[in-house]
Amino acid sequence: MRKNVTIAVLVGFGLGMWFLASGPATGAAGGTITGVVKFAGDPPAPKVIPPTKDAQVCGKAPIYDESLVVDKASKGVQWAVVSVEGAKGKGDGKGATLDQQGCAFRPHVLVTPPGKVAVLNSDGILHNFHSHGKKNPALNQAQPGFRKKMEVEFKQAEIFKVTCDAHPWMTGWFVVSENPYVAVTDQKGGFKIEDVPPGTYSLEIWHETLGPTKQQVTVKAGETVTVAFELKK
Ligand SMILES: [Cu+2]
Repeated sequence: MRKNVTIAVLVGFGLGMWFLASGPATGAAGGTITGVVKFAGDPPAPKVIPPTKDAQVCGKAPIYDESLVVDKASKGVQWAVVSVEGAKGKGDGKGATLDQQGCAFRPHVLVTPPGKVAVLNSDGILHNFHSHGKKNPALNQAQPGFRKKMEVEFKQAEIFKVTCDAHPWMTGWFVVSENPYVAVTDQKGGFKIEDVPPGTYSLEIWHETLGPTKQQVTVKAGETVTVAFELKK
């Protein structure tokens, strides 16, 4: 009798483990959201900004105004931020790295979890990192040419502008996000967000000069859902 009970318990345990292993809602069973963000209208011509200072470094390659970058052929909008609102999940918590190269912030739009961000100075000239957050106290920190790397910290989730007090044309954006399901569009306006837990979410777009917009998206385990956005001025 005792033996039978033991076997029944073992079989029950085994079945339970099998259910756990094969059931949904594990991290690996997420879905993918992919798509493109396009501009509704004629793509504006790229604008070159003439550097008014440090021409020997800042004038090596053309500096473009990146406040609205639209691909001529596809009308894809670069530097749009796509976020899956309400999706719960933890990223690796690793802070991003910003570079100051060619007297421009690289990347122009930086996504990072709350915490530390490395700021590089590849140019080897004086830059002055200046953040313009509301929830995060403003930072205003000189970075001389010999200081190749410094660290800054932002604890609150927020999107804010960064500028350089030494070079007035330098502009970038920080997207501090607790949610790891955030992407920035590429040169053709494309984006891809992977391993999203199954569910229905609001997919939201932020862009520095175009209006915000959103749409509902349903993510299914192991599947890819494709969405399209069109942004107006
Ligand atoms: Cu600078």
